[in-house]
Amino acid sequence: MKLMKTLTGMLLATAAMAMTATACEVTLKSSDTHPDGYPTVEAVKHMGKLLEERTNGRLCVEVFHSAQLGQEKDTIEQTKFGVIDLNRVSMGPFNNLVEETKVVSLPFVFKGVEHMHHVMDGPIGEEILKAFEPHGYVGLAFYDGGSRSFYNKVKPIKSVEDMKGMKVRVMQSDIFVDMMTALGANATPMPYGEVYSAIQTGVIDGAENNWPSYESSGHFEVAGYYTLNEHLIVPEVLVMSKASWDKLSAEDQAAVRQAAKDSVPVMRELWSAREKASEEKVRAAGVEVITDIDKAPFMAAMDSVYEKHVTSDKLKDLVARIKATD
Ligand code: GTR
Repeated sequence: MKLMKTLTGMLLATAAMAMTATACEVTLKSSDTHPDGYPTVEAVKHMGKLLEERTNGRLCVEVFHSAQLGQEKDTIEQTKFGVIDLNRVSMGPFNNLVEETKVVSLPFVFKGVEHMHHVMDGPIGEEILKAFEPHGYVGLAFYDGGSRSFYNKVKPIKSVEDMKGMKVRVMQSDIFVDMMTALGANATPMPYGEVYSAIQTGVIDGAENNWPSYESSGHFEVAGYYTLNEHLIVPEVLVMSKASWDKLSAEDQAAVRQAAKDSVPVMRELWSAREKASEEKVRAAGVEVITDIDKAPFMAAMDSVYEKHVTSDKLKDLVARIKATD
């Protein structure tokens, strides 16, 4: 009887241990400005699943979507201090912190999305990922952000002349402010989460973004003219706080890196499907899409932006190598 009790006790203890082994030991907090279901959110969730499986539950990821942890610029700061472990953001808000991110935020620097993939999947991408480290972040992977175009609530923009005097929201980076100024518009840098009401109340006339963001943010409801001028192709980045990273074993660091890399193809598939779905949704809602647009004058106006921002040898070299990549 005594032996039975001891055996039962041992079995129960083993079962309890097995249960704790599958529960998450460390849950990494991840931030995203986009709503649940958005490709970036789903990609980081996928990464989390891979990580949990591969580390037998030692590491898990919880994605706080819909800017629950704050707007991008603030979350970038919190990530530096390890308050947030992982962060999926555009490279734009990193421009004033990590110099190398500027080159991929320059208007018309990429010939198209395929060119951007070739650059970011190659040695230049690797170099940019490494550039985050001295600033307190570990660059893990790049995600797609499509191409960004202008939208507004006043009139269909068909030429650079139509940009004159327009009040346009941009991401918080000097490059985008100068880009708008070069086009004759008035740039208003502001957090993404404030754009909808700013357009609605007339503080600004419009903004610029890709199809999925234009759709999921609801901006199409208040700014119904979308001009397909595709001035920016800014990749998105998934970073980890260096402070959080340093707490992990070398084995777990490698697992994080691999899971992040493995989430990229999943992200790209989700992205291209969402681009189409978002475009269809806003067109069906009655948005006027201006496709007949000559991009050349928009490109020509960008010389001053390159002159002002591509000043160091490092950036000049990166831009030249991007242009030389097929
Ligand atoms: C989106 C991007 C976000 C955010 C937003 C913005 O396309 O995915 O990370 O940067 O644009 O315009 O602020």
